[in-house]
Amino acid sequence: MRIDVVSIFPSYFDGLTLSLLGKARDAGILDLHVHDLREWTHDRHRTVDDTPYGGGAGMVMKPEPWGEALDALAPAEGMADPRPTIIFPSPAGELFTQRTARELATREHLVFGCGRYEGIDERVFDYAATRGEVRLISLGDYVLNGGEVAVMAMIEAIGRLIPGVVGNPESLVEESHEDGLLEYPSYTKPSVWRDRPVPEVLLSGNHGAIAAWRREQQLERTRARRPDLLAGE
Ligand code: JDH
Repeated sequence: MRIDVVSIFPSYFDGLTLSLLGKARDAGILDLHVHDLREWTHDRHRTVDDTPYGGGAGMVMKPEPWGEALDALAPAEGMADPRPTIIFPSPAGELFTQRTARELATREHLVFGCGRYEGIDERVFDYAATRGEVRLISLGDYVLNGGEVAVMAMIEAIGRLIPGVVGNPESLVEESHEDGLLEYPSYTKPSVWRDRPVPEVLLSGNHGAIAAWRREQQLERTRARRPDLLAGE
């Protein structure tokens, strides 16, 4: 999979080259390219923002650098290349979920456009749709200062679903069998730590009893913390 990221803060993504995803990169499974949007400006001050038409607070990202970025990363009539999926993180987007991650993990080429300020001139999304499938996606119902942190989270969630990225494929198999409940609690040695014993059933060797206990814990925790998951929302 190839991933291109466009941002005015490319160094945000240095962390992605470490750890889990760094290994996938080294193995050639994930081809990650981070670009500075200002590379596609031509004025002395490398300007990427301007005042909003119609008035209002703050600044809006101007369309021209984004147009050139898209021309470079998602060329028209791709020479045999598949059209990329072009993702703009946005507080006004569809919610990013594990299902979104699973769907995007099947794509050959993802392009992420990170906005800042009050967002990007709306015409950029329309232009991008001539170059690929455009998705406006929100990380969650809270306000961030820009798309970078959202894109980091999305790439981490997508990246670990690409075969060969997560070290232990068994953990992915287990996840794929998940049923929309919160996970059960985990314990390791020592069996008693600072007066806190591990639940006895886990030391019993009774696999049926362990499975039943874990399921009970999942249901109890989901009811307490995420009743929306049980309501089938
Ligand atoms: C991308 C810029 C900052 C801040 C509100 C301003 C109407 C709009 N889950 C998520 N939360 N936030 C983002 C996200 C935030 C971003 C950008 C993603 C680019 N920002 C920003 C406040 C507003 N808006 C304009 N007014 C006319 C209210 C953007 C995100 C994700 N994913």
